[in-house]
Amino acid sequence: MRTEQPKMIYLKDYQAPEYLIDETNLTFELFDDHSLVHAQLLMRRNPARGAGLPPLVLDGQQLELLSLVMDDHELQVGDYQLTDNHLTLQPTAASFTLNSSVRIHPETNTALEGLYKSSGMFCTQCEAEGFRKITYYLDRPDVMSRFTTSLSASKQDYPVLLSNGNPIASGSEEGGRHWATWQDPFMKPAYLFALVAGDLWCIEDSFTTMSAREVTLRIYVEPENIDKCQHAMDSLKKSMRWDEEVYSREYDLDIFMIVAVNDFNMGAMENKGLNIFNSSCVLARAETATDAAHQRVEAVVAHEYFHNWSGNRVTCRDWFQLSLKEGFTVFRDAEFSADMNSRTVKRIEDVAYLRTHQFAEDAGPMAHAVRPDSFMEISNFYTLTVYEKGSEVVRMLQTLLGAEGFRRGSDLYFARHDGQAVTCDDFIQAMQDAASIAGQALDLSQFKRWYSQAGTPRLAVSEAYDPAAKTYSLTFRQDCPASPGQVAKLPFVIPVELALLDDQGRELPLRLVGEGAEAAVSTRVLSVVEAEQSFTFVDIAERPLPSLLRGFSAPVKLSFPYSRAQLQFLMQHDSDGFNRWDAGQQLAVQVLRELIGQVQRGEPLLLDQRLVEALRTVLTNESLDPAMVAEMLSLPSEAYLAEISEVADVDAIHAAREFARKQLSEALFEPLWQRYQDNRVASRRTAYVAQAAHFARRSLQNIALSYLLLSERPQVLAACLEQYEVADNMTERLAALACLVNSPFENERAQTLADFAEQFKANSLVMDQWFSVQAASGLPGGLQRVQQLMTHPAFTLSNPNKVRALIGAFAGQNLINFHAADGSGYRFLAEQVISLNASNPQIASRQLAPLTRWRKYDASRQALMKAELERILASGELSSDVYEVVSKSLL
Ligand code: B3K
Ligand code: ZN
Repeated sequence: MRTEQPKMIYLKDYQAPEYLIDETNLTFELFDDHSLVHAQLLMRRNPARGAGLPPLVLDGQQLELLSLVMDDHELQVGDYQLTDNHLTLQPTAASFTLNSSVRIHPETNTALEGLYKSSGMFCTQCEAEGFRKITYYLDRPDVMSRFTTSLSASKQDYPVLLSNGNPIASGSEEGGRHWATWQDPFMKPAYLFALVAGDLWCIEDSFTTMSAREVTLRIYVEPENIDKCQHAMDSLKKSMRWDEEVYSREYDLDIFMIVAVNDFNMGAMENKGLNIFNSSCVLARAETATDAAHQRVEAVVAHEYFHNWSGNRVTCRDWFQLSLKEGFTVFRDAEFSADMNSRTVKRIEDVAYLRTHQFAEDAGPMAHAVRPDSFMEISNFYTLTVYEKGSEVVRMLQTLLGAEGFRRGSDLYFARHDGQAVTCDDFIQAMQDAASIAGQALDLSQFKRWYSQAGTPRLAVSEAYDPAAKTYSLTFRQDCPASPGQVAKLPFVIPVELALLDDQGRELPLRLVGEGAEAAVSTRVLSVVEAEQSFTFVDIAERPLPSLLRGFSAPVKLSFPYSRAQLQFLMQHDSDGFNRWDAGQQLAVQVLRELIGQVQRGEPLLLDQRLVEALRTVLTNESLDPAMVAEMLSLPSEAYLAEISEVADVDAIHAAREFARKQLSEALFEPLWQRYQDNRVASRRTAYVAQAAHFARRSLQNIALSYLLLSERPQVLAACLEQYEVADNMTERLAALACLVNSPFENERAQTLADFAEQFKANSLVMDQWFSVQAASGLPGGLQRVQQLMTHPAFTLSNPNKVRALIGAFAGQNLINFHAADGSGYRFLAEQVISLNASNPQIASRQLAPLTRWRKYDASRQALMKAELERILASGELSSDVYEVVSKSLL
């Protein structure tokens, strides 16, 4: 909790550290009612900061200082200054050893940052600034040190003692205690430190690296979860192989460990050699985890593993550079997932997510650049912009440089900066230099605007065809809306991958004016670098239909005046799978917007039959990947429709979308039923496999079921109940439950919910699903349901997964109930934020996001939302996390 007004920190004020810490020797004595931390720091003046010995300012929060010894001199009160955040003292030599002892209280640490306890075990979370809650230190990523860590605890309660690196010694002490010492040979910043002590079991495997070194792999979990680790282990081995094959990156320690903990503020953490994971991102087996959960485990295991190079071996100079490791690592894990599963489906999911959530962030009061230039609380900047948009920026680099050029760039980046703490500029420079070494002149200075300018660029495209000259021109106009602190924006470099299709859907050879015939290819990338820029293609015998921004080659809002017939054509004929899906989405958006208008004007609702027919064609196309069929059948979400509205009318959006779904379920009942049954039969015949083809089949089956049940026909209800009861996996079971929860069949709904809770009450992660499904239901009475569920014995505000499952799902996915016109949803969220602010500021601040979007709604809702933000602001002592978000969103 803060005691002074949080200050804004600026990138422009960055200075290298005054002192360095060459070695860090830590000793932890863990007890049930307190812990002791002894730190021996071998320090010296940073030569890069010149001569002289300025005061040494160490970070430290919530520490009880017990002793402080500089070299052999025990410091007395008066030899140093202590504030809530710092310990300041005066070195007398350029090199010295500082020994400190502090007492801390992990057992009462509910913020889950620093050293804390989760389900009885000790664990840590230090990124970004949690290490300062463990000991006095230079807690900044450009101070890298060699860590040796000893820990001691009761042998019976904490038989497993882990830290970073390799185990080098262990033994017993009197009083039933034992100890272990770990040494990490790699220099690292304190944010990568980790420690675990608990009663854990592990599964063990091994991996032989490309240079034939044997690495021991272990996944530690609570004993009852030992049967749910194999999928994570398989994912880890695939990730290790992939990073060798695709980036030539080899693992560097003798052991790699993952530990699953139940109380964790995010997904996982890449601590060197000792990744600590939210159990939701480790545990997966057919009976208890959905396909989506299996894919998430695979992706998060890969993401954290990939950080060993993009993050740990090469780390960030300061936290403004966060996307250097996060954007790049998200890009790496997305490519890994694309290689392991369906590339097109992965891209569709990522783009739908980006457009719905990152675009909304980019248009809201917390909008910031991929490399922000100021912050109050760095925890607030682990955002969709830094992660997902950051990944898109790296993807654009790959598109512009080509796969080989990009690989040369990443090789140079890793080689040049191994062991260093660097910046986004260093990354770009390596890409540029690698191109130049390969003889390719490349200037990425304009491209760098993607790192410094916030907001989502708009790209309006128009066409002109000249039949006499056989030329076809495309004109691109880009602009970017103002964002907080940035009024005028300069043009971005926007790579537009495109093709031109003839009336059969064939790709035409593309040759720009002035290019030779040998240059012609059928798909190419144009770089749009001006505010307005035209490109003219020659030898175009008939007016073509452009397929633009293929694969979503840039994170922009593209508009082109497609007719509905043209979108229907692209849905069927575009050879780019992503654009086929996108054409379907654009068609659905046009049709839904028309319905939204009808709702608003009180007119009878009429669904454009072209959408029905387009989806019928998709549904009956047996040669399409079933996962693509499922994606194309999914109408744009309410959240996306809200994001693209000038003023989001949640009632009209909900009514229009539900009307369309119901109409589709009636009109397409036969083909839906057919495909449902075919897939269900296949499911029944095959045991669960966590593989793309099986994910695909189940996703089509489940979306078909959700449409079919809207028809309220008894045969569908029976099928749904049967699927719920006999399914051998959570994907089918949960999908059936979700259909029932959103259906008018009250008895079946209640019975199934009760049955599910009874069956899975002992499995906390499964209960999270049970909470979520109910919290997200758009049926009336949503808030009362959520309030009722908060009193359920399986719910607790102290577990972040529970908060996300219930409160997060309600405020983020249940627009119609959250935005109830009386403001009850807003009031409820504000109350939860106020209570979480005191216990877990990071979670409080995250949950707040929906309220910050108040400018999107009508005047009456705006007033209600603002009133709640003001209530939070006035509620007492706010954490810097909550204060920053609330105060910025009221500006
Ligand atoms: N690097 C961590 C995120 C830490 C968040 C701290 N508030 C997980 C990840 O991105 O891999
Ligand atoms: Zn990461």
